[in-house]
Amino acid sequence: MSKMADKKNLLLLLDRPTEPVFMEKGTSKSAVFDVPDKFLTDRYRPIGNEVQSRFGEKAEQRIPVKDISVPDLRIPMSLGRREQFSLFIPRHRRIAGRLIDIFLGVRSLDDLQSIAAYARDRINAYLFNYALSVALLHRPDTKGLNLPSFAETFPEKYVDSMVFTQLREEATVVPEGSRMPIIIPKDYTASDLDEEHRLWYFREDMGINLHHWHWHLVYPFEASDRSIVAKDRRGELFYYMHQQIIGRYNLERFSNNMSRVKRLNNLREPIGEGYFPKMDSLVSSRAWPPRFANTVMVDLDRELDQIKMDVNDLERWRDRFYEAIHQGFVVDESGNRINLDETRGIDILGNMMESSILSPNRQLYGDLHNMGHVFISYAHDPDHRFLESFGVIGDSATAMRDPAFYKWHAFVDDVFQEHKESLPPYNQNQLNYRDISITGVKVDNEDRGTNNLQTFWQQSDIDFSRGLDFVPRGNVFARVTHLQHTPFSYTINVNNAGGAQRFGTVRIFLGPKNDERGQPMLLRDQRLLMIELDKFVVALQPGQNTLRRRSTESSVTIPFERTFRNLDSNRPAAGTPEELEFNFCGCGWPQHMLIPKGRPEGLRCELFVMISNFDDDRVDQDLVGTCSDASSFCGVRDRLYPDRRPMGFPFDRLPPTGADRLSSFLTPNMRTIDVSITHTDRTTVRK
Ligand code: CUO
Repeated sequence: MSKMADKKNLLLLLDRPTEPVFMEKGTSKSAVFDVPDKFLTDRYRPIGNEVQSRFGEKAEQRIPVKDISVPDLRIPMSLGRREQFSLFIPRHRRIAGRLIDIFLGVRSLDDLQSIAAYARDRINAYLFNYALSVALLHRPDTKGLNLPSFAETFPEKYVDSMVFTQLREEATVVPEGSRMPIIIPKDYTASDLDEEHRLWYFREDMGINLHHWHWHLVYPFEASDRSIVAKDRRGELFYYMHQQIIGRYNLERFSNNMSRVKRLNNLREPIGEGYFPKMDSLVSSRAWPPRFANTVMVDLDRELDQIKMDVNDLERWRDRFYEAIHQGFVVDESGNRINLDETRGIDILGNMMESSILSPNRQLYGDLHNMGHVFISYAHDPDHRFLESFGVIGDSATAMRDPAFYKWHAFVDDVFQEHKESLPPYNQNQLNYRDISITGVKVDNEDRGTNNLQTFWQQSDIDFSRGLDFVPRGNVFARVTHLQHTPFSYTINVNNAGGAQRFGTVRIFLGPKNDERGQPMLLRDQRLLMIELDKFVVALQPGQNTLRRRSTESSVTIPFERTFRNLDSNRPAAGTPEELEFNFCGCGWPQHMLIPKGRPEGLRCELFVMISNFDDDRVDQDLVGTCSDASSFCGVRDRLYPDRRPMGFPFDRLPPTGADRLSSFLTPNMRTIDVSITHTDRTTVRK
């Protein structure tokens, strides 16, 4: 058996998580793992021969699993097999860290396969998937692997639970090949009586939620191998990626005639927005609990999760953040001061806020961001008297469905902005690029001409068979409705008045023209709503240059196929350059959500283009063969963040004195144009 084949078999262990290891895995070709009898759980060991041969005989491939002495799994097994699992809960996080260590510590792939096959049916299904995924992403010998989409493995976290009985019926009654996709209703979580429900297409978008889950998979916050956590500028990226989410969310709110989201800074105040997820966990067979409108966060005392914590703790941590920011330094565990300076400050604050093992002082600054998720997610059962688990905001795969997520992260961002506002505004030297001027910008979309972007609805089919334990196998599809836009391209005219070729970084942002009252905005407020659309490096010849760039090339997005990638179809041959391209890139904002929805009559926006001096941007490293097409939000695996400027530059700081409006901020290497985003209420079906 070739080495590559071994590696890929590891992925099959992620399939159909609720079925035992000896049952058929895979979609296009059925495979079973031949495990030593002692690997079987107590229920199946007595009938080991029978079950193994029953499923083995039918399978097209039998994967031998080596008998080895298995490691001590007591800690990973201390979380119940069918309980919910959350990275935000400290106990779960520690347990996951232990299992990641085990999977990373195994020397050979054969041994990893044995340990994973042994662990699979004994430990929590979500925990197993998370820890094995992190290990596969970070082990040098498994790097080329494409993890199956999390939505295929755990579809329950992404769609209305009603769809599953219909999928089961379709799979049972109709042979593969003639099956029809099951249509998931467009908006099923609330009615129009709930104003927040206007944003269902953003909060409940599968691609957005997959991106968010994936981001936290790429950036785990706990493992004893520090290098897995200590990635370049990860604290800053935590700040920036989530800041951009809030900016994007607010643009969607403007699209729906709503005002900006209100931050949750008074932790005693009722949370006005309720949320009823209408989802069930297929693993625990329990419904995700709802949160009623006007629920109040209260002290937690949940023995099961080993959480005993007061709202007061959160408030104390919050106050210490502000104190540190206003004093300009944090205090580490040995009592040393670390300055929150221009270069490192935001990264340190990000690590403290998240908080990862990189936090300089978890004792003093606590676990503010994660515990905020936990407090909100348990507000319906703070002392576990009803034996309920956490709400959707407690799980990074589902958190973005809940309106409270945005209130919490608007607060988190507000803390970061307090620091950013303490830094000196950029000076002309940093903003300008001598000899370089932008003389024209336009945006052409394929349908409706110039400077007018267009959105509509689209239906796409997702294969859910990998996560469903139905007996008749084969593909079963669910048809989801999501926002889509007409592809467009930018044309940028640049004059290089210097005598030689120059390099620059093109930075494209989109922001609203007016605020929620229809009034022009101050740049100090507008800058927080400037969403990054793209960033790329260009060579500029002396004289006039015309730059063209397509919307699909964006540095924040990944293509639709990669968001919903199906491992078996369209996969280029192993070892080809195309396969490198296809390489695992599940992290990235979904291309179909690149621009906000807009309004039927058009949402007026400003498109901002800047070309910065590449001498101040460049990071010397080799990006060949890396997955870097969503680097703005996800970084580049095993590499430095590919832009030396602070993330969000030039809008991450207050504008200089005198630049109250965007128009007075501009230097010759910047330019803005007015664009309008028009939404049409029509639905197309993806081919
Ligand atoms: Cu991504 Cu709060 O960090 O969810």
